[in-house]
Amino acid sequence: MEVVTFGESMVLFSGDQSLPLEYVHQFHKQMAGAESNVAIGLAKLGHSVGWFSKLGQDAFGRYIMQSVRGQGVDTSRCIFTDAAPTAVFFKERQSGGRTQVYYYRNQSAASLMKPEDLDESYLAQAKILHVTGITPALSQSCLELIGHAMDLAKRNHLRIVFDPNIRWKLWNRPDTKQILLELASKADYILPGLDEGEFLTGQTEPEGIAEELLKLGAKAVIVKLGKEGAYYQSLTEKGSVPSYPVQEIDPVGAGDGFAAGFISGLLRQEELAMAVSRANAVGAIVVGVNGDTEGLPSDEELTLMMSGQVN
Ligand code: CKP
Ligand code: MG
Repeated sequence: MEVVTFGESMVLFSGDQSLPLEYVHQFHKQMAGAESNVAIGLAKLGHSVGWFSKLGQDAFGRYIMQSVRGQGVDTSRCIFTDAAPTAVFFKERQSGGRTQVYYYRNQSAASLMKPEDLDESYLAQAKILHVTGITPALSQSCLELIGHAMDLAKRNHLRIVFDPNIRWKLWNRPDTKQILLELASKADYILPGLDEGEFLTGQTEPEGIAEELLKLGAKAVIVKLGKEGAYYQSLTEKGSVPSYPVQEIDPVGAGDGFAAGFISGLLRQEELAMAVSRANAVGAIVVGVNGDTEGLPSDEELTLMMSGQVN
């Protein structure tokens, strides 16, 4: 396996109309979850990737498993439990194209994940570990699992990609910042959005954010700037990479597309600027399609986008 990632995936019900959810009668059923989005993105680009989670022993758990496996991701380390259900969440479409999510994931099956659920030899043979700041917000045992996985990855010389993915609806502890900074300090590549970078460092500009986060020991920091593209900085280089033009349909999942594109660039041993450009391109393609994973491109589509033949 080139990449291993893990986290909570949920069944997503998207309201069919742009109305407050109490007035919506029909919903579309899809699947979502930051880490499985990244895994599917990488599989679609032709990489070998494993994703694991703890799923409820229920129809939604089976649906998630089928959906992720059906895209070519290795799900052999997933665990089913009857101790808790698979989580669901709802997406409300609001006026002006904005979206709002409502989680029903408290005490879910995935929140029961713990360090012993990690197949250590499975992780140790990979090249890259991808993790997000969603997992440590799920429960104390999930926080312990992510720390354990990052330590093990470090000992085995994997490169670690960390997306802070701060979900305020999930965090209810006073040491949120400290926890995320501690995880970031174990990472080789940190991929914050501007707001996340500001929360973590107190800096408001991409350069200031990157400089502060680099002090934690990362090889590079890439600050995602949406329509403005991305800013990258390592110990030896820095620069900005513009975004690709796209008509925005659904921004959720863009960050995960970005991570998949970036990791693909790392696996192809691209220069940092090129990997960031690849990341921007995948993110842009995802934004133009409804759903978190439906827009994730094949290698061919990505090449077309990067050569300017599609937008
Ligand atoms: O940062 P992104 O918009 O790329 O993340 C979207 C995902 O895992 C989405 O799939 C959702 O299920 C989640 O983030 C989450 O837990 O919020
Ligand atoms: Mg994100």
